[in-house]
Amino acid sequence: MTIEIVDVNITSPGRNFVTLKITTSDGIVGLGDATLNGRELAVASYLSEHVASMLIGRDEDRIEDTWQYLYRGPYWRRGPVTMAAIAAVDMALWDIKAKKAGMPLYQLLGGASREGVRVYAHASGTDYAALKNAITGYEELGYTAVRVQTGVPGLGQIYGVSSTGPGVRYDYEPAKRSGDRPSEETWDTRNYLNHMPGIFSQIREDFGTDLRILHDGHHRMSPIEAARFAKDIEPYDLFWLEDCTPGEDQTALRLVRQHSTTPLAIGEVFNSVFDYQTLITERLIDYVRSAVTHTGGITAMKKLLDFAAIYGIKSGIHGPTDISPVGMAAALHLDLAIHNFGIQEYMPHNEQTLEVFQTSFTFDKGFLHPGDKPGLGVDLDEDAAAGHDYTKAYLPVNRLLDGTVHDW
Ligand code: GCO
Ligand code: MG
Repeated sequence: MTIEIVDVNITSPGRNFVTLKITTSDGIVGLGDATLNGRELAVASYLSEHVASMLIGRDEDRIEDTWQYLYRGPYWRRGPVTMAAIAAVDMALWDIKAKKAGMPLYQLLGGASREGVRVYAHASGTDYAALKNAITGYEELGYTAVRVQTGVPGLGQIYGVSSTGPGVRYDYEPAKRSGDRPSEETWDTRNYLNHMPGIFSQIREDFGTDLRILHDGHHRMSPIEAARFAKDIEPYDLFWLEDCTPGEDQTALRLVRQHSTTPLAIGEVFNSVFDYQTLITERLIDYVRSAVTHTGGITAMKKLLDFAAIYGIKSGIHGPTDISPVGMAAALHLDLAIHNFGIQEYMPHNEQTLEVFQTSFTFDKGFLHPGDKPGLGVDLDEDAAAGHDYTKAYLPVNRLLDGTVHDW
């Protein structure tokens, strides 16, 4: 059989999602997530203007060949737009292959290596009281791991912290759906470095040693600042410190490693195994943070994670709400199948999103399972999707207190 129809669906049930839908000549449908937060239409146009016509008439079973055709064929390589487009095609073809086999995708990836995948939730609060309330709420829901982000004295709204006060559900979404330019936030690393260790100390005092605590530095520290921070927080036994330095500077983590045993995670802005080459071969990280959606799909992620496994490095696949339920399902099938699974990020999607994308995954006491429907296990309700028009949205820009543009 061959690929007959290629559609790009754009919907916005509270936030924007781009989904590739491939239909074969015998009517089997595969879905792939192509969502790139704040730059959604760039990927949609890459797919519909450049890729769709290349797929028509191809054998849908030739997944590796199609991946290489889309990666090596155009000459221009890598980058988030290209790799998200390739990822969407790759996911859709794996979805089709698993549906044809009558199996959930994880079976084709080698079968389950565990009963469920441990997930971490996002707990945040503008101050410690609000953060404590959020962590307590997640513990009551059964979570065993939380990422904690909190306000910093002297700064206003900062990325990763819910501004709506105490609450169990993580209702923050950084991409603002209004205006023609990004909002701006302020940052001061000195205040942050002085404030955060005390927060981790209080969490350990209030919640004990069992809880897995994660934290996201969002690329905002210099190598020497990150080294000091990773050393200062060692006593609080973090599960990981994420993105402590800007992602493109792989050797920055050498300095952090020389000074601390705090586990390090990086990679949500990466899109290729080559972004990890130094990090993995020099064992500078402990967890790979790529999204299946932004790193070339299941084919590329499986190779990346197998490469990491040789060096004792585990997975920590990116899973905020800007990854659609299709991309999340792809992550869960991989998580269940690979040996070197570490943890999975999980921010539940809102109800409108789950009406558009019907999923088969289940949550039980801090663990997710992708379900046993053939394929990825996600259906797209196109009528429901059509009810939510695309709305331009921007991620915020970060500035130091003197106005200098800063990493975020
Ligand atoms: C995370 C991330 C996200 C990103 C978002 C950008 O660790 O989940 O930092 O919240 O900021 O994916 O689009
Ligand atoms: Mg992050």
